[in-house]
Amino acid sequence: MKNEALKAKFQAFFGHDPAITVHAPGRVNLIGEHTDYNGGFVLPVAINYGTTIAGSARQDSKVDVVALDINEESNQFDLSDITYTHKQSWANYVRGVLKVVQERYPDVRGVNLMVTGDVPQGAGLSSSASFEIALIRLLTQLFSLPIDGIEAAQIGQEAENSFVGCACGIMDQLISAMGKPGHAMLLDCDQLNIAHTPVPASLAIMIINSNVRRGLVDSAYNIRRQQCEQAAEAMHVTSLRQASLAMLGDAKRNMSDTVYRRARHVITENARTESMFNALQNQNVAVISELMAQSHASMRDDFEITVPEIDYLVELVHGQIGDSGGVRMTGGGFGGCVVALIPKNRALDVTNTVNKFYHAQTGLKQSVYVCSAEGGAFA
Ligand code: GAF
Repeated sequence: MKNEALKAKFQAFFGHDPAITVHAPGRVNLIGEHTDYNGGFVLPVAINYGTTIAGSARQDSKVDVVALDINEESNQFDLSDITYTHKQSWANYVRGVLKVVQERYPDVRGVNLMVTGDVPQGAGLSSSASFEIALIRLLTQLFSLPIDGIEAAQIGQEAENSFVGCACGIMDQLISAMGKPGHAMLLDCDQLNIAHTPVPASLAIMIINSNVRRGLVDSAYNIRRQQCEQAAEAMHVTSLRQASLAMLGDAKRNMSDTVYRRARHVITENARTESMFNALQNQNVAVISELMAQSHASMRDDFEITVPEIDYLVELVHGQIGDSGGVRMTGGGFGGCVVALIPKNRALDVTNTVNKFYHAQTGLKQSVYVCSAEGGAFA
């Protein structure tokens, strides 16, 4: 929805113009999966799909929020008593963010908010992180809070961890806040250091949504997280970031085969992510291709977070592009999307191939997006 239309809707609902309108992008991760909560490396891109919020400050401590894309549902609460709502799960992102912001900045007041977005929901492209970061950006501007992109990401993550109930890492919030147009962002999730590198101009960023319904995602995610912690404990390190394959080999007898393979994924994925940053910098497409293929195999065989439909999509695209580009599953897993970096002049062929074979093989209808790398809300 265009900003003008959003402002008109806001005025019709609240009876006054919004003071500001803000936007925060969703993301696609090029490589570095399930490494963020292990203090490791990730390499995401902010995309041209995101969440837009129009808002104004109130004189009292009430929050009144309308979700245009969820049947224009509205939710109200008071800052003095922020509780979890089971009836409108989307509203917990607003409640959680305001709870954390208020704990850090007690002077924050009530707000009127209207939200709209175009990140495909439940596809692993961070619609929720973009919602949180847009809201934090809005509060930052409205109340002149000294929040920067790193703190915004920490607030979003804390809202998810302690209020919404998802034990996610910090990648999604940080790229939504700090992405740079045309660039991918290497994030060291231990030190929170950031380095950007251009996505080679010859490559298109293609996202293919498998439209596999993602069931039991949170519980499977949390189990992976626990298994990583068990592996770290068996190696006497505080996080898998400090572990090496040699240490893992030495500690193998102190852990189950499953835990061993989970740790092997994380340790090798960290190395691949750093190598991918260099490969992007050097525009070395053959290396990009190989690293993305290895990453996918590791998620499939060691971390066990892919599903047959996603594996099929990866094989299909890989068969088309060979080593002229890369393809792998992206995001938390158990469905969701595949990301491919493909020569721009092959985008149409690949789309046609996917359209021709995916539905016939799986009975599902895919969606294909060719994306651009955008700037973050705090960049
Ligand atoms: C989800 C989480 F929210 C991220 O923090 C990250 O762990 C990702 O899954 C897997 O890499 O998007």
